[in-house]
Amino acid sequence: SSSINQADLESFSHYLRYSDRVLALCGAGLSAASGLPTFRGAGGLWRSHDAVSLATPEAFVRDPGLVWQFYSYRRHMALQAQPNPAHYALAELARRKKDFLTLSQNVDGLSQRAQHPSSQIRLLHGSLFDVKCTSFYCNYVEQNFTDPIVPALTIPKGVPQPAPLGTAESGADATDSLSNAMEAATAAKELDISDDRIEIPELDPRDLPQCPKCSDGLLRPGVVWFGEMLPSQTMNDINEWIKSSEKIDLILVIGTSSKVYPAAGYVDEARAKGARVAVINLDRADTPGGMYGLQKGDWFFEGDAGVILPEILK
Ligand code: BJW
Repeated sequence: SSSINQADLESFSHYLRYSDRVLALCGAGLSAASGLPTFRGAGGLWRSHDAVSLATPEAFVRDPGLVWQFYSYRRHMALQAQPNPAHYALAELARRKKDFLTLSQNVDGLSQRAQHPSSQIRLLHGSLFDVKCTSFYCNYVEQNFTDPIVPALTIPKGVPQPAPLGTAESGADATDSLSNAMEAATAAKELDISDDRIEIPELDPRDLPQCPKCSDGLLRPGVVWFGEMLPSQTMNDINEWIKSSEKIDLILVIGTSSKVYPAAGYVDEARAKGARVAVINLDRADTPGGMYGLQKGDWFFEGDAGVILPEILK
């Protein structure tokens, strides 16, 4: 549960109302209330398999079957999940503010499904539902929502599912379905596909998704792994937006541990243009630049983004 400091709420609301140029940097905590586990911290997805054993190009070359099973599970979870009130609140803010841009590190597609205007969102780390060819000579990319993407990638039995959030927008039930989803997230954290107790079969690479264009390449998830460049068009768009004015009024930092670059660096870029920073996070230690990263004039709203964002963005 989250209790918002009234004075903070008032000063923030006032400042937001008069802010023209606003950025939002989002991370996995935005989707936590939808029942999707985060990466780091207690119960994060990377508890038993660490990040570099799954989210790097080297890991894919070494064991494409293992990496595909991880992403097949994540695709399945994301498709089962529903956007939560935080996704809707952010989408609504985007519609209200013309000079507003969301920089999302999330690959789950939930903001898009909450009707966030697509011209006002940039996906820093790609999407689980873009699939692309790994062959150096091939440029094949497709959008693919098939679950499982190939029969060999069917989710093993015993793996928990996110609870559907139901009609989160519809008043009375919202708090209930939200707490159900939070419970499901906790359950999912107790046992996920990266858990040692789940047996991960070895797969024949021939049973993994194949490129239909060049027919000699494996397909891979269209996400950005460690050591890879972020999509250059996306980076250019963001730099253009930042450069297009002398100042930025505000950056919202929502549900991210702010440990991954270049994403986390946008907070400093915004500050350099005068932006005040509002952090929304369950954990006060996870502020940009660490616990002491908060400066005078910043806000820290502690708690579940699914509860806090609808409240502070009203
Ligand atoms: C809640 C909540 C609730 C929970 N409500 N809150 C500078 C210094 C050092 C290293 C580097 C550097 N610049 C670049 C690097 C290398 C590297 C990097 O950053 N390493 C760091 C670990 C130091 N970066 C890269 O490699 C990037 N590429 C690049 O820089 O290219 C140029 C280059 C190439 C080669 C060498 C050098 C430079 C690419 C980074 C790609 C990251 N990709 C991933 C995987 C995507 C695919 C997938 O989904 O599997 O993206 S990593 C993973 O972390 C994922 C996330 O988007 C990203 C960020 O995580 P996020 O979203 O913050 O989640 P968590 O779990 O960390 O945090 C959740 C937060 O929510 C917590 O704070 C909770 O408290 C909170 N929370 N419930 C509110 N209900």
